Amino acid sequence: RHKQGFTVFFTGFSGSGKSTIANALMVKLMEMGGRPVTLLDGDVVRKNLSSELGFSKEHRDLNIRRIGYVASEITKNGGIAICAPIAPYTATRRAVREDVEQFGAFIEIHVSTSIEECERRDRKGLYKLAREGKIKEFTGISDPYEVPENPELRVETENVEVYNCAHQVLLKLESMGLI
Ligand code: GGZ
Repeated sequence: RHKQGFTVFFTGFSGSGKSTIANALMVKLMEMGGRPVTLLDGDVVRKNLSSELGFSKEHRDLNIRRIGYVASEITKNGGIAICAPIAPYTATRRAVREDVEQFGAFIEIHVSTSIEECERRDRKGLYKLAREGKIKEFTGISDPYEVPENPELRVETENVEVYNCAHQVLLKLESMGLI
């Protein structure tokens, strides 16, 4: 039972809460045991796997396809991959879905925190720099984000706690028979 691997793929703006929810989810899935859990967080992947890439559409797509390849290998081998990049383009997210679905389930989760709220929080000060033009092609400010139309789940972080968001994901995985 529950042998099939799967990939949980978060998408949303910088500062939307993807990493925090992904981390909470990882902890819960690890506690449950059974399958190895691998977190492919946006900024960690950029540092280790995509350090030569910038933020043009071509480079973002390349970055996301790499994440998708690693996630599909993990899924193939019966593990759980949790990905948390911005992944702003619908077609690229679909391509990753196709890569993963050869081997197991793909659960797309839109972390739907609005750009206004992300900018208001500005946890890393990046929005300020983007407004000043010191960071170019910044998603939501000077670069596009295509909102997912049919994600498996949409989570809202403005009035909901992180653990509640992670719990919503767990319930979704349960309802899909994955855990
Ligand atoms: C968006 C940028 C940019 C630009 C640097 N646009 O909050 P963070 O800081 O830690 O996460 C963001 C990260 C985005 O990398 P991803 O690999 O997730 O993006 S993509 O999926 O589009 O490939 C942000 C930081 O890098 N960052 N410049 N111009 N975010």
